[in-house]
Amino acid sequence: TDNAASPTGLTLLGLGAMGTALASAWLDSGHDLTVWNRTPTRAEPLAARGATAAASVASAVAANDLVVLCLLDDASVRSTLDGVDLTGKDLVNLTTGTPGGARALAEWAAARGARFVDGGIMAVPQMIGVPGSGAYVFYSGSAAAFEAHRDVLAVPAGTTYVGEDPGFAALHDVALLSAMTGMFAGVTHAFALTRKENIAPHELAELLSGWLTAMSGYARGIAEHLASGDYTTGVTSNLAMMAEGNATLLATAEEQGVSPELLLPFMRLMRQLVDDGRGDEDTTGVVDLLLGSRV
Ligand code: FVH
Repeated sequence: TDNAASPTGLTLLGLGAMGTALASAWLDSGHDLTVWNRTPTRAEPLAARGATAAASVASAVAANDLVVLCLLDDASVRSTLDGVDLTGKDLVNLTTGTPGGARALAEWAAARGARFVDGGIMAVPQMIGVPGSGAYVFYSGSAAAFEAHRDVLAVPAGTTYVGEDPGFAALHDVALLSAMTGMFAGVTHAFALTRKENIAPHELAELLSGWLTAMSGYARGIAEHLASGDYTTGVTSNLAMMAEGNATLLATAEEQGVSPELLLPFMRLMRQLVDDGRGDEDTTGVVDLLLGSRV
């Protein structure tokens, strides 16, 4: 976080859990903050701390050039701004959505005379405005608008600008969230395997945490292979070995009475590569299988 940014006015639309955390960080750093929320009572605690609670979306937007949105979804962004004069405004949309949705919103904003920056928040509300929490936001879209407001945007969380394509922030956000979903699936399966045994959940949690951290470098190996097109260099644990190991994982799941449903889809793709004679590679080839071909 960067609490040294010079206080600058901004408007925030949306005071749910995340919007309130963002508002709090900007107020703590002395920014002149105007807020609006569909349910007005949510603005009251912030108004008590110095925020201006606007009576309407139009007056909230009129108050500042920088308008940050943190609403439920793209539809609520459009309906909230519908009919509001956006000429000359810089919209920063921190509402989670798809890359396509962000690109469509950027066009929609441009047609109304506004610059558009999309953001994907890599944090939960408790991490916002907390130095050292690791919170950051992917931004993409208008580089000029991002540069103009970089210091203000850096107050609640770190900023990582990923390009002019307005869909890129959402794409990076969803890529990381998708990887996290796979990790959650693996962790869930591990707890299921040990649940009925005399193994303390806290003990397993510590082991999982260390192991997943140690294994996280695997992503860099895949990146190397995708960049070079050679999927065999540097492979220490190849697919042929892993596919055999999968049989042990599945047999253990059966012994422990645990459904293998979280593991099977990935294992089937690994097996397909081995059957195609690619047992000396690692799992990079699964990327191509998911896409239907090599890029
Ligand atoms: N909370 C989290 O952990 C995640 C972290 C990563 C980013 N997400 C995204 O941030 C967006 C907002 O999330 P939130 O946690 O603030 O969500 P809620 O607490 O549910 O608040 C939703 C706000 O949206 C307003 N709202 C909903 N529908 C409408 C609508 N049709 N028109 C206008 N406003 C609407 C709602 O207003 P109200 O219910 O208080 O009247 C809240 O202000 C979200 O995209 C996450 O995916 C958070």
